[in-house]
Amino acid sequence: MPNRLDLPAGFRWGASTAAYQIEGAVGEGGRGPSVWDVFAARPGAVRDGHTGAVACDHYHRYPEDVALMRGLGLDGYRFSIAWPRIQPTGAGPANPEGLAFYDRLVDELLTAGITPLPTLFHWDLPQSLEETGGWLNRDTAYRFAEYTTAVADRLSDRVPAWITLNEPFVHMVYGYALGIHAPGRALMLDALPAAHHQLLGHGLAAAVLREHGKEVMIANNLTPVRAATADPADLAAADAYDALHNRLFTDPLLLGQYPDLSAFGVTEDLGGAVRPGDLKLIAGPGLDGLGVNYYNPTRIAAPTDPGLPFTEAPIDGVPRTAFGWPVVPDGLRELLVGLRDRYGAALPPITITENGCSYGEELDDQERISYLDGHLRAVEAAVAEGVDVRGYFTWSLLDNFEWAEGYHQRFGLVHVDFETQKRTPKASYTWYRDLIDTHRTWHSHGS
Ligand code: GBH
Repeated sequence: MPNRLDLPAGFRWGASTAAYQIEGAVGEGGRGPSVWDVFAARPGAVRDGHTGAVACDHYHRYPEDVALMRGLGLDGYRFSIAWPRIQPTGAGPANPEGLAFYDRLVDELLTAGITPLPTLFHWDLPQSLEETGGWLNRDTAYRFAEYTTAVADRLSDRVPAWITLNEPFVHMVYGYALGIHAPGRALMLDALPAAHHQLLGHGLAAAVLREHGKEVMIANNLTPVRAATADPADLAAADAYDALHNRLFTDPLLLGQYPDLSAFGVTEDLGGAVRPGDLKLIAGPGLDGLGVNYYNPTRIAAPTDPGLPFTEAPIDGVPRTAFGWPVVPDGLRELLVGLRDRYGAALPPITITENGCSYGEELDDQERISYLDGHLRAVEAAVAEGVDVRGYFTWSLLDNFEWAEGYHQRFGLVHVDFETQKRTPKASYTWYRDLIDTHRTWHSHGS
């Protein structure tokens, strides 16, 4: 039995997934191709040539998956909506079959007593929009707002809060700067307009959601940045990295301005992408909640070659997940307290929208339990220090298609056999269920 966590009564427990990682059925229901279908088909792009064509077949098996969520006792479920199911070519009238799928999913969730928390964009851009420049093209932000209107018109009567974008940093860096994710472009710093246009898309979509009377969130992957040593060169490098990874995606939303990126030789208008009025649109009247995806901290040293103003340094002496990522639970407390200290009254309530780890195929996943327990203790510590954290959504409900790693990294509380599609709850599933139950029971006794 897990020990009780000292978290508020209304604290929301959830799990997260994303469309391309679980749905499969890529040619069904009138769905158009996304950049991930095209990228995954490129030889060498994804480990062992895996693709999301079938994934967890969630498109057909969603009732079984919602039953698994109900078994956990989740308050909320974070999933993403596949834009190419709604607009197969990224423009034009909504595809009724696409809307109908999410309509069924939302109803299934509500019947199970679970609040849907959809993400509008989790990296699966309609391929047609990539052909006109993807997020490097300012027009994509306006297309995103149109798509948001179609989805909100249909679902907002049953969906109270929405996440616009998932991890615009990762999408820009992996997708446009390094080319290790779709759309596979390796533009280095010339990828920066993709950051601005995603944020502009956020602002335009947020306005649509507010017209529908809905709460607006974003899910940013944030990392506490530690300098490798106290040497001024390492400190300056860490500050530059923090500006690029964290502040570039939170300052415009919460402070209405971009951070200083002069260490990268980048001008305030991000290479000409920022137009007058954009920052007002991006900040809008403010976020109703900040989604934080946390996996690990980052250690940064002075650059070893002249291309970039930093270099990544290893974090030694800590355990690692199967992915090789360092396990540092206190980094989450450090991150949350750091956000409160930086943004103060401008910081909206926080929800942890992703946190989890990849391990092997074992069903008795004690390492995952220990990872999750450690990170929840870190949330508890941050709350004790006065940070307003309202909920925790673990990544992920199911083992799924882990992007460039294909099916080789397993993040699920539920094991998926990708041959048979059989779902088997792991020990962490039972542990999480009991943790949620303990939390509820404690508070229902009026303490
Ligand atoms: C998220 O991205 C995604 O939203 C989700 O779709 C994905 O499945 C999930 O996480 C798991 O990957 O080399 O130690 O510095 C996470 C983005 C980028 C977080 C790389 C950790 C650095 C690891 N990640 N990052 S390290």
